[in-house]
Amino acid sequence: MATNRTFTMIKPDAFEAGNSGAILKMIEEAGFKIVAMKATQLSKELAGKFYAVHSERPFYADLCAYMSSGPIIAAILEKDNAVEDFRKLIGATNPADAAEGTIRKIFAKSIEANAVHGSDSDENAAIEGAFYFSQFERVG
Ligand code: IDP
Repeated sequence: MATNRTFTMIKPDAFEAGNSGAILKMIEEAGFKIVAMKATQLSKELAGKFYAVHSERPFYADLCAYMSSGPIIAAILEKDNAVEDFRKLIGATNPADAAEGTIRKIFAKSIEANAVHGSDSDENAAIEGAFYFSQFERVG
């Protein structure tokens, strides 16, 4: 059953370009409520932990370097069918393949610097939200 929360990060490329506000506006206009949010910067080690599932992939070292290269915004979002609907809103991993009107199509610079993260399952949404936020740093 789909839960009603997902987790997102506005990645260093989008933060640096000053696109955080525009992206958050698209997220709210699509019906998501922001129930936790912070600006922070990952160390390479923490980026490695967050993306541990990709540790065998050839792009893992680059991804960890990129994700720790500058500030990000982390947020938990609430909406019916949150995980699936948010993946639709952000579009395909590679912006070249992303549908028109999606966040990655509009803001991503490359397959790596692709503007936003979105959890790929309800289970990962809960794990990723808990990676950044304690129960005192979120609504509900
Ligand atoms: P997703 O973010 O769309 O779920 P994943 O396959 O889980 O995509 O990959 C995690 C992140 O790793 C991507 O968002 C992107 O930043 C980076 N990435 C994925 N594939 C590549 C690649 O082929 N080259 C470089 N970076 C990649």
